Parts: sequence; structure tokens; C-alpha cells
Amino acid sequence: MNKIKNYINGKFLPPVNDEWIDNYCPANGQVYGHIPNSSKEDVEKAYSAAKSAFPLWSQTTLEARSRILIKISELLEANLQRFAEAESKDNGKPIGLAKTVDIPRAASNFRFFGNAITQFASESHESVGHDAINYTLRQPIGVVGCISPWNLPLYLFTWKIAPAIAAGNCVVAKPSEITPMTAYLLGKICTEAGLPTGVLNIVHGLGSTTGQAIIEHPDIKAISFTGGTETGAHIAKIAAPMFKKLSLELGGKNPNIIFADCDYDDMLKTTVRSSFANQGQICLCGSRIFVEATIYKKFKTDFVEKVKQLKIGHPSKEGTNIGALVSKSHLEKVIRYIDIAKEENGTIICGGNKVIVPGYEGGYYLEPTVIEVVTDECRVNQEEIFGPVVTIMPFNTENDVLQMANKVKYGLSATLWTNNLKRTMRMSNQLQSGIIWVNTWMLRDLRTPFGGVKESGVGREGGFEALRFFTEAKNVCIKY
Ligand code: TXE
Repeated sequence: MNKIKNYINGKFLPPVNDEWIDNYCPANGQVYGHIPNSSKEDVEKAYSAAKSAFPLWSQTTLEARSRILIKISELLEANLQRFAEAESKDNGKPIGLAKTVDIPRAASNFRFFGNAITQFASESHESVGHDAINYTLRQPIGVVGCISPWNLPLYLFTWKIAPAIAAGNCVVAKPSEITPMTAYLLGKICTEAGLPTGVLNIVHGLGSTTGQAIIEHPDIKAISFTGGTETGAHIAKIAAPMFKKLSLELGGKNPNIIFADCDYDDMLKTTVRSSFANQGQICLCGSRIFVEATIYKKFKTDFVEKVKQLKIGHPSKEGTNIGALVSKSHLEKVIRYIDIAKEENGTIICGGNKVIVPGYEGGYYLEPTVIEVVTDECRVNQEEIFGPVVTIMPFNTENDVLQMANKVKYGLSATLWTNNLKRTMRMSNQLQSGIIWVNTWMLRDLRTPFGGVKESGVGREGGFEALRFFTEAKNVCIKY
């Protein structure tokens, strides 16, 4: 049986308390490995290693840091197949998706920030009339904590680690206990790439123990977190009195707004993807579909027809579109929402049932599900389900749909399908979300600010925003 260990100071170590957690394979529901249930002591060890590595690492030239990050990126690319298989097995996502999205993006994260750090500049301000000049230093914070979720395991883990170490910090990182495998494999790659020991430390374990020890640690000065909104609120409560820097990327309930004047075929194809990619377990998925009344009937028919063509199957099979959901408890949560939809007079127009994949009867499979709702205020339209479930309903005017789009507690992303330029500008200005996609979805340029408003979080990741988050600004004012 597979036994994952912590990566501390460049070594693979068992947890101090010798406690282990089962790791499940979502495709068949069986335990296939064990991971450390790390305690405060393990986190302390990781912190000490990071603290010792910091003085040297923060003084390493930008070119040297850049070279190491790019080397990590190259090694990830060279091991694409192995990492993709591990991700697919651990998470339940189709191997094709892991191979084309998750692992290439993890490699891009390192390459991008390896390059970005060589271009990162700080400001200077001339105080005219005072004979003074100000310049701003951007200094690494010290030891920082990175905590990531299970939906895009290596992709989101590295999205935090890469800018943190590029900026000269040392890291204590925890992947989700549900999907620890690729984070474990990353340790080996970092060593091979020549990352000095202690710069990156990876501790495995539960959120309530290992994660809690990271956020409570008085000397871990910044926390970058992606996960559920409730967890984000909890982290903020713990971290605020210690004045930690916080970046919280939380849940979403994103509108996908379709106007009759859009490029219909492109919209339809993309909407299938933005609804069900990764079994709908992406914080950016457009789970609330609003369609202009004049094309509603046609859209409903065409969309359902396309969704029915999606192949549900074992994630390791090439050609599978919909793999397994990440865990038994998550599958149960999603099914509960389908029941709630029925109680609320929603109509399941496609899917809604568990699927038995022959040979893998214990797996967590669910049909992609489309629910026609009568009001945008029902729970399935307001609460984050985070599974292969979308709602659809018609709208009449731009103003009506804008109201409905904004009437949720989240504000991560929104998708707009229209060819009307003025409407695009009006809607983009007024939609309450951190990211707007017009006539596309999940087209990512890593230089752009990424994050949400309202209960979707605080702070922005990506590009120089991430490098700013992982540095402290210090202004120096010189009178001459
Ligand atoms: O996330 P958690 P869960 C949403 C989605 C999902 C819900 C809950 O709706 O159904 O959140 O998912 C760590 N101190 N998203 O329970 O618990 C935890 O170990 C420190 C949206 O899996 O927030 C894991 O590493 N850390 C989302 C990470 O936080 C703690 C992606 C995320 O776990 C902790 C995933 C604590 N006290 C779920 N408690 C997105 N925005 O992409 C937990 N953790």
C-alpha cells in the first residue's frame, strides 16, 4: 500500500505521532494508500526548516531562483504522464483533463513565476518641491503558509508555492488530505531541480489539525488559501488578531448569461464545458445558466442533447468526459442538492442519478445534471453545489438578468455571451465578480488578477499581484 510522507528540510519523514489517514481512490471507492495525520510537532519541524533556509534563500539572486523554478517546470513536463496518472487516480478526474490542463498548468505556474520575478519592479516617487525621493523595497515576508483544496490539486498548490518562493519566501504547504499524491511527488522534483532544503516543506494531514497548526503558528506571517467559504472565514478569524497577511480564494456560484445575439455554436460547446469540466468541481464553473427568453426553448433542447452525449466512465480511460466525484461525502452532498431541487419544484431535465460503472461499483459517479428552476432564489440557485449540476432559467431583459446574477452572496466569476459591444461594457461594469469572461470561459492569462468579491474571498492571485502579496512594501524616503 502506498505510504506518503511529509517533505521537510528536503527529507521524507513519517509523522511524529505515527498516525495515518486513509487515502481513497474515487474511481472505485477503495483505500489505496495512507497519508500522515501530521500534528503541531510536524508543522513546527517544517517551520524550523523554513526559518533556517530563509536567510540564504531570500538573498539568492533572482536569476538563480528563476533557474530553479524553470527547472522544476521542465521536470514536471518531463514527468507529465506519471503526474497525470497520479492526479487522475487521486481525484477521479479524467486522465485527459489531468494531462492537458492540471499538470501542464502546474508546470506553467513555475515557469511563469520563474520569469515574472526577473521582471518584478518596485515604485519610486519623487517628492517635488521637497527635494526628496522615495523608493519602495519589496522584501520577502519570511515563512509563509500555503493551503490548497482537492479540485485542482497540483494546479492550485503550485499556483501559491511558485510565487511564494520566487519572491524569496520559504514555505510550509499543505495540500488537501483528499488529494495528497501529486504534492508528494512534487517534493522529489524540487530536490532534483536543486531547490535548497527547507525552502519548500510539505506537510500532509487534516484541515482541523495540520491546517489549523499552520494558521495558528505565530511566526507564519502570511496565509494563502483556496477552499470553502466557511473555512476561509474560520482562517480569517484565527489569523486577524495576529495581523497575518491573507489571500483567500473561496467559493463561487457563477452566472453564465446567454443573449440571443451570441455566436450560438461556440456558446453551446463552451457552456457544456463551463458546466461540467472536472465534474463541475471548479470554482469558476458557470453553475447558474440564464438564457434570453427568445432562444430559451432551443437552447434547452440543444444543451440537453449535448450533455447526454458526455461519456461517464473510469477516469483512466481515454475518452471519458465525466469521471468520478472526489469523495463519497461530496457525492452525497451533491445528491442532497438534487433532492432539494425537487422539493423546491425544480425540474430535472437531464441526469440526476448515480451511475454504476461496471467493474468499479464502489466509485463515486453521478450523471451530469441540468435543473430547470422557476425562481433564481431557490437554494440550488443560491448555494454552491460544486458538482456536475447546473440550473437553467430564462430572462427577459438585461436589467432582470443583471439583478439575478448579482443576487447571490458569491462573486468570483461571470460569463457573458453576446456580440453587443455596449451591452458588454455595461454588464461588465455592473456584474459583481472579480473575473468576467465575454464569449469564452476559463481563458487564463497568468498575468491577470485572479480572485473574487463578496464571499468569494479577499485578495488577488496571479501575476505581480501574487508577488506583491508575498512581499512587504517598505518605503525609503531620502532628502537630498
Ligand atoms: O474544503 P475545505 P472542502 C468548496 C466546495 C466544497 C466546500 C468544502 O463548495 O463543497 O468548499 O470543501 C484545509 N485550518 N470548495 O471541505 O475544508 C483542508 O485540509 C486550515 C471550493 O474540501 O475548505 C484543505 O487543504 N486549513 C473550492 C483546504 O483547507 C484547513 C475548492 C480546503 O478544504 C482547515 C474546494 C482549518 N481549520 C472546495 N480546515 C474553490 N474555491 O476552488 C480545512 N482546511
